[in-house]
Amino acid sequence: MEGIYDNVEDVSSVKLNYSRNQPGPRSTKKSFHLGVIVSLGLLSVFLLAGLITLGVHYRRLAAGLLASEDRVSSMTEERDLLNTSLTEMTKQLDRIRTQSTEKKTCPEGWTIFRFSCYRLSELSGSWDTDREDCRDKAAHLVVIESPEEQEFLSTFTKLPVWIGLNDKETEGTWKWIDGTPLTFTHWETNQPDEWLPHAGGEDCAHITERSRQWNDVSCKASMNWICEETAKSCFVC
Ligand code: MBG
Ligand code: CA
Repeated sequence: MEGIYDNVEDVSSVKLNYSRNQPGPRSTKKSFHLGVIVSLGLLSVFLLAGLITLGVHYRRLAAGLLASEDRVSSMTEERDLLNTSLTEMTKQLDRIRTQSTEKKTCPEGWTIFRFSCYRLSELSGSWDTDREDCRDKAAHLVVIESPEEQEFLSTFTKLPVWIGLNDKETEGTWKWIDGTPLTFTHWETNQPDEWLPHAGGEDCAHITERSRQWNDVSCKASMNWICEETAKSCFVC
């Protein structure tokens, strides 16, 4: 009898051993779930990393876009400014073209040269008297701005004549009566010299008869003078 049941114990121990060493269907399911969870976790990490990278890229792109928008708007402003000044300059050019092609005219008794009219006085007088005479005629004592104008005046008369230049305000600072800058000069050698300063000096300029160049003399001296005024434009002269 004992011998019969000896084997029974052995069989149950074999069964137990089997269930301890071999994975059953439950543990396989668990491993599968763990794998899925780990995979999902990894996927989430990758997705998060992707999202962060995208965000960084987007921020950079947006900053770049803003900067280029700023540049475009400042360039647009610059372009508009340039356009405005171009329009203005074109208008000015048109005005100059019209002026240079327009015919000019002077009142009777006046001589035209370029854009001005000139008239030699019949009388002679002091610089101040003569200045007033030109003013009365809505003109001014002649202002010489170029060698060409000087050349024209040299042939205009052989008489000594007053010109609209003086240094009454500040000795040695010569000024044209209409404020024209003194860019062109035509002084005789060693002139102006403010000769005899104790006798009032020499504060007014004239064109001499001897050289047709400029000299300073006392404003009280008496001589002829030349008035100048702007020539009028005319379409049918
Ligand atoms: C005269 C000038 C006079 C003064 C003088 C000096 C011979 O010309 O007319 O203004 O400068 O020279 O000697
Ligand atoms: Ca002099």
